[in-house]
Amino acid sequence: MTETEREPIEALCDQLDTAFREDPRGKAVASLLEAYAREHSDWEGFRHFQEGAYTRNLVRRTEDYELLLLCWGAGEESPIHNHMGQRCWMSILEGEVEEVHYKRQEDGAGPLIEGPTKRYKLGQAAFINDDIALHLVRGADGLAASSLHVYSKPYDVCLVYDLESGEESAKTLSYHSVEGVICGAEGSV
Ligand code: 2CO
Ligand code: FE2
Repeated sequence: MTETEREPIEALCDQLDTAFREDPRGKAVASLLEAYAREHSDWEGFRHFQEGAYTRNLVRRTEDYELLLLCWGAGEESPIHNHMGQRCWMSILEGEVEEVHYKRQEDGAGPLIEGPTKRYKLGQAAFINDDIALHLVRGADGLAASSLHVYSKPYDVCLVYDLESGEESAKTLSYHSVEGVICGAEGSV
């Protein structure tokens, strides 16, 4: 296959490889995700919805990052969670996505403090890390949506938080599909 025949999502992976090699903080990542989301639709090969929980579909995983397609069915949302000290970028592929920020109380105990709710449209990119906030993500207005996520570096466990008590617990993350093939996992945090 020549370079011009490569699928755009494979080209995006190549660009991400280069971006993290040149800058481990990933300063080019948001604009790469935005450009891909606006211009291409070959991500549909990684798009899988399931009843009852959003799905995490792995496109590519390296030592530096993982690229996932997340599918938010109508009414589905993530728990409130952190990102284990890693960087997280998201761009919107279809529908609109809503993100609610939360902070812990200063002493870490008691109810979480709700921050702003943000809304992202097709092609827009968002960034979060643990210094910015914890968050909850869902399709906006209770409707379905799909989004493309980069985590750097990859991680397999995150912390989830109870809104009322502020208590945290570890949650193992799993993939619903890997490189387009369903792997039968539950697929959500
Ligand atoms: N971080 C969540 C996950 O990987 C999705 S919310 O966007 O960061 O399942
Ligand atoms: Fe997240």
